[in-house]
Amino acid sequence: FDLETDLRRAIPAGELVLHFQPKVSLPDYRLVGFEALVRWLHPERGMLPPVTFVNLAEEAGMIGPLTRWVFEAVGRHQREWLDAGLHPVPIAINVSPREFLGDLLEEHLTAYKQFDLPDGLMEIEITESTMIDDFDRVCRIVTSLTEAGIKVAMDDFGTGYSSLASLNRLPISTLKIDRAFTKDVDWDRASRAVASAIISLAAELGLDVVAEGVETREQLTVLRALKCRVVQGFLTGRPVPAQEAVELLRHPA
Ligand code: G
Ligand code: G
Ligand code: MN
Ligand code: NA
Repeated sequence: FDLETDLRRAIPAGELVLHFQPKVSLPDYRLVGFEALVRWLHPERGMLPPVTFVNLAEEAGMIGPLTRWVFEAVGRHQREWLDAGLHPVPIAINVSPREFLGDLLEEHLTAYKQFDLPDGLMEIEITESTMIDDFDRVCRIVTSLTEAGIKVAMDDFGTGYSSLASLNRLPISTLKIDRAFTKDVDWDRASRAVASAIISLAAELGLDVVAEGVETREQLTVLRALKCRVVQGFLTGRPVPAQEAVELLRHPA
């Protein structure tokens, strides 16, 4: 079989789906947002995770249509939930460096805007590697997104390239503490020190902070003690399909 050929067919064939992972506040476990995570429901190979096809899509020149589909799907879901009388929470979309810096971001946003949603229901997650080449350009894009009511989060924070000086100049709204630090935060002093430093830094810079990959009560307890206000991870919610995400909106814990 040829995954690339299949992928070209997949989007028009409606084989992509979004799953939504809850972000919850501490200490009250309120649902404060979702992260959209794309999956490919392949007719023969079953549910494929993004690691198996997002890079492939980039190499095959298919990332544009894929990202467009994600923006449109997020808009469609939000519109549906709003029309159902629910109070939607922001949904964060992962955008690769190439897509963020490329020419298509405006068009992707247009695909979202057709649903005419109130400000504040979409966020974008970028990684530190987005900033490697042209920091000023990244700044301009983040600024224009922020002005358009779209928050930008720095994903996997702490693992990649980013100087504290540049962070200070970038009008992002959120730091997401990488899972690598959350993993051992309850027993490893170095991991705890990094998590603690990121939480303090965020507070000083007026940024929100989300700890990713929280899997255990012990990790949660430590993060709460460090004054982390939002967590995301298998403990507080796995990525779920839209029908289950709706239930979470309907009955916020
Ligand atoms: O859901 P999972 O753990 O398999 O996701 C793995 C990676 O795929 C994560 O790093 C996530 O950021 C990325 N990813 C998920 N959805 C999208 C998407 O819609 N676009 C891009 N570019 N990356 C995505
Ligand atoms: O790179 P990014 O942060 O976008 O990756 C998000 C991915 O992390 C999602 O695909 C999701 O499935 C995965 N993930 C979310 N929560 C947890 C967790 O608690 N443990 C682990 N191992 N993975 C998680
Ligand atoms: Mn992410
Ligand atoms: Na991340």
